[in-house]
Amino acid sequence: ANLPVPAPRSSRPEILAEEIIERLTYRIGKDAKVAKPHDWLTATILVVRDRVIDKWMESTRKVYETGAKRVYYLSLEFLIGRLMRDAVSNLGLMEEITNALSSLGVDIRVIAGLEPDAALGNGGLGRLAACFMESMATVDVPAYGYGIRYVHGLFRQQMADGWQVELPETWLAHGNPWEFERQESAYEIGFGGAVEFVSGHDDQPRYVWKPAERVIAAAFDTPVVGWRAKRVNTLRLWSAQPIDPILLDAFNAGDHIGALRESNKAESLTRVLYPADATPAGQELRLRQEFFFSSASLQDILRRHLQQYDDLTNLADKVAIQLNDTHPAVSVAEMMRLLVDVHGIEFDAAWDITRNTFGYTNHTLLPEALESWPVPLFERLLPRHMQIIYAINAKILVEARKARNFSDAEIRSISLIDENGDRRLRMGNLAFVGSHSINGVSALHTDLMKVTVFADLHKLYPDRINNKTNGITPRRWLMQCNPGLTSLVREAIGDAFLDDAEKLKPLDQFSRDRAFQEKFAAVKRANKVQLSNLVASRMGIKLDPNAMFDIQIKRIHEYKRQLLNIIEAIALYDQIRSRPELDWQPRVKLFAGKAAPSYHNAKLIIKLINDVARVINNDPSVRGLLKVVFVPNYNVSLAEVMVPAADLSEQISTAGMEASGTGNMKFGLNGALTIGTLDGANVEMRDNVGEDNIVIFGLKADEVANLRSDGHDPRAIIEHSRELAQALSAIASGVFSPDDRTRYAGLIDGIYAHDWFMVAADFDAYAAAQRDVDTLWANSSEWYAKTINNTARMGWFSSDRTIRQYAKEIWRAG
Ligand code: DL6
Repeated sequence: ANLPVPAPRSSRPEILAEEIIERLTYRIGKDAKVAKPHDWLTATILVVRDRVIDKWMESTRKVYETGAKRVYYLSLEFLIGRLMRDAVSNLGLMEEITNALSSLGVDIRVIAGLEPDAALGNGGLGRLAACFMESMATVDVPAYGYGIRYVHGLFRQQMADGWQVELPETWLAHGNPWEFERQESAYEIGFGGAVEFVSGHDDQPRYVWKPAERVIAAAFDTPVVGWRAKRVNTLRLWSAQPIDPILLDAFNAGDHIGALRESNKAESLTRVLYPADATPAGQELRLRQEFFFSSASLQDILRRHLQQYDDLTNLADKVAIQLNDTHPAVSVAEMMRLLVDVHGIEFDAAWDITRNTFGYTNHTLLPEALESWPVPLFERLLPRHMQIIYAINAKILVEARKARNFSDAEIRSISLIDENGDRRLRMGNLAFVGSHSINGVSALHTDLMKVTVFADLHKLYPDRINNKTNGITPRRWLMQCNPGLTSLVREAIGDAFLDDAEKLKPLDQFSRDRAFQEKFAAVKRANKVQLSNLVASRMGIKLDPNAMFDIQIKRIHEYKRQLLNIIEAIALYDQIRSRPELDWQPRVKLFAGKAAPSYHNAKLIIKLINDVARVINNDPSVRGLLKVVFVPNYNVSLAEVMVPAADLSEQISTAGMEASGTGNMKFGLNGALTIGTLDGANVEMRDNVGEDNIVIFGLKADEVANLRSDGHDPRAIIEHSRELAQALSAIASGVFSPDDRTRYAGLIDGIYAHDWFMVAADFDAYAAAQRDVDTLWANSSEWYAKTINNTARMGWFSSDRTIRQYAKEIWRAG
């Protein structure tokens, strides 16, 4: 039937204001006179959401009508942050909403600041997924993100005497006005039980899985609006619910706790995000989460496909599924089960469909981060999937034996089962063999993938590995977080860059224009004042916005080398005191980031930064030339304040260990100079901004690998470097920890003993590079010429470019 479609909503401020009052009254049940800021926020979101919905319906209808291919992005993490500013700005309603609210006596900045961060991710991988969602809508790719609706996202970090303390995060406490619960889109997810043979003969036996436990996956949808609202896509997050909300018999018999046991167990499945970054959480619950969201997503995908096409043989023509890391890799086996056992497709045909449908993105080479599950655990939880995986493995190994003369060692490394020690299922290998495309996230990372983790699989399937260098959305990471710079750039080169970040290039011609440099510096200073105000109000620490703001924000990890940074700060502190007559450039060293709760050394590094900060910040002989600050509870919203305020961006990972990095891109785009190693996307940043506009130091990836394999002598290096030796001995002897002099002994011993992360090996080069940075800073016109060049030349790192490449080269969609 031709049902009527509602007329699009008005964007006139007076209508918006009326609607906000209407929502406040009828949806929230509050009189405007007594409404609290949170009520205003919710009412405003509901009004904005209506505008998004108009476009959402239009986008969904279009895909049905055109039969366009749909892209599904499966990710256990979406690190979204706040959504209101994003949606309002992408709808082009910022001025109208601001005016509507101000006509009601409400300041948009106040209520926007109340929106909780949706922190459904740990770090780069989750934030990338959020940038991709926005870019897929922007470049008009019909896409769905699938993930988990964790009740508690990444923990809230507090400092207790300089130590990280983890507190639960409660982003849903005031409800979530963005989401729509879809009870009609619910699926049963099984665990455990047994496999039964049902029928068939030898070459086509039929099995059915009879799970012992079942839970319901219920869908919650959030619309994701692209730039200029060209398209609105859906982020569908699954929440686990019990089949029976309460066991009434048990309850009536007086067992009130037991009556809710099943219900609690089901709900606990999606209660918390695993706070592990780059280390697989070995708990059974994590595997359950992975299967739960993979199975729900695939059932949903197949249902939607069948509803439109009534045929699964064309699945790969109409559907592309991207696995964000190995967390959803069990999808390969689940897709096979659904195709073979549920839809009766023959095994080999199902395998072709599966492989042609899936793509897999690898985000790390760290051996400890390569997911694998003990075979007995996997088999107990997913017995039918284990059978299917054995069948796939047999197929692959036969293929390998036929393809070329692989050695036994090569065959062992291709196998889906790791037979060294206790048998484990390798999720990376499963994702690889089940996908037609395997991509890395920067050129260097992709090259390394081919010779390290996937060397033998790459020999077997040489056409599958490809590179898709990461990107960031310029809407959130320039236009929204840095309105001052955005206006300045628009004044200088017009608006073309708003639709295509690569059109920032003409800004180059202003890099040596003194008047422009001054305006650029004024914007930066205003951003630094804003950050200083935040630090003053949260921490009671006063910062000098004229000092260089030198910032390292990211997860705390030994390979990211916050330790190198803080050791260099100590060395600088020593020098400022011993040579006070020199022309030291005032610096504020800012750090922020969370450590995985079980990562002892990372937590110790946070404590060390805080200990060093206390000593340096209270030493009058430093004369304000150096300050060290660890800003607690790093999240997307804090990054939106810190990134635009940075003069210097620290991207100093041990070469070969950071797959890409995306913080590096955010800083460069916002006019910070990068000090970094040739690691991850830093390499391509150097190529884009030019080597004169970035400060590169240290060992390269191959040199790190050689030093590790040939063995290096950190002790000799330390003895050779007076500054380093002094700094290390100060830490080791308890100068910064008089209450516990041996607190850092283990950390420092590690540098002396093996220096796995090349802190000693890179120290002198890093310190020298920092002094070069000082020299540059002293020459402000040189400094701003370089930082303006950075903003002008970072457009290639827009996630719109990345998504266009995925769409064209992997998904063949859009
Ligand atoms: O690709 C996004 C992001 C990269 O920019 C970082 O370099 C990389 O460390 C991160 N990887 C992870 C790995 N976690 N797991 N598994 O977060 O991905």
